[in-house]
Amino acid sequence: MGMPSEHQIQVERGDITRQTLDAIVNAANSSLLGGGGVDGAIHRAAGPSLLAECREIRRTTYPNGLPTGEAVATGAGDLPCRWVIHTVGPDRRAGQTDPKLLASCFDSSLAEAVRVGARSMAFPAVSAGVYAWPVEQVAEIAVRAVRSSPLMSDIELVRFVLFDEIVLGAFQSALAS
Ligand code: AR6
Repeated sequence: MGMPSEHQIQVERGDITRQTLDAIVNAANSSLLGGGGVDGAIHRAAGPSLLAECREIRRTTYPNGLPTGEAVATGAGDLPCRWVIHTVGPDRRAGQTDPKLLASCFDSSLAEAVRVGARSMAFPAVSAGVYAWPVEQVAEIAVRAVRSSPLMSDIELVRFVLFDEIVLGAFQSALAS
């Protein structure tokens, strides 16, 4: 159970809803009922069954919402992956500036992936959009969390899928250092 090798971690520019890996991670909010950014794109591409599953999770497991730093898996509706893993990043605008909260999103998402049996997964730049974290910090925390995770012994591939050139560059730098 050694450290993950570099070929297990990739970065790529693109739209995460097009990924055909086992699971994609959604940068959700604690309501799990959708929003803008990557959350909106995932719900649009997945179709209504995703929202129905999220409502059911709220009803049964998280009546007060999914706490920041945690993750929960659903099916993927019409998406070409098998699971969507919803996580809630810290919101810098609300004063959530603890890097551990953001690292926890990546740890919790890996744990959900392993729990459901996903072997490959894609992450977006959680908290780097509406939640206003600096992209360099997100990239550094994300790459460190995945690299140091003992759960990577059960995961074949983690791919960071970044929407624009600036975020891609930050993740490339983090991976190179
Ligand atoms: N594929 C990959 N990355 C994307 C895509 C996409 N299709 N669309 C946007 N991004 P954000 P947050 C990038 O704001 O900061 C939502 O309303 C985007 O360019 O989606 O965690 C939720 O409901 C940015 O780099 O997530 C929450 O309320 C990154 O995804 C809140 O926003 C994350 O930006 C969460 O904010």
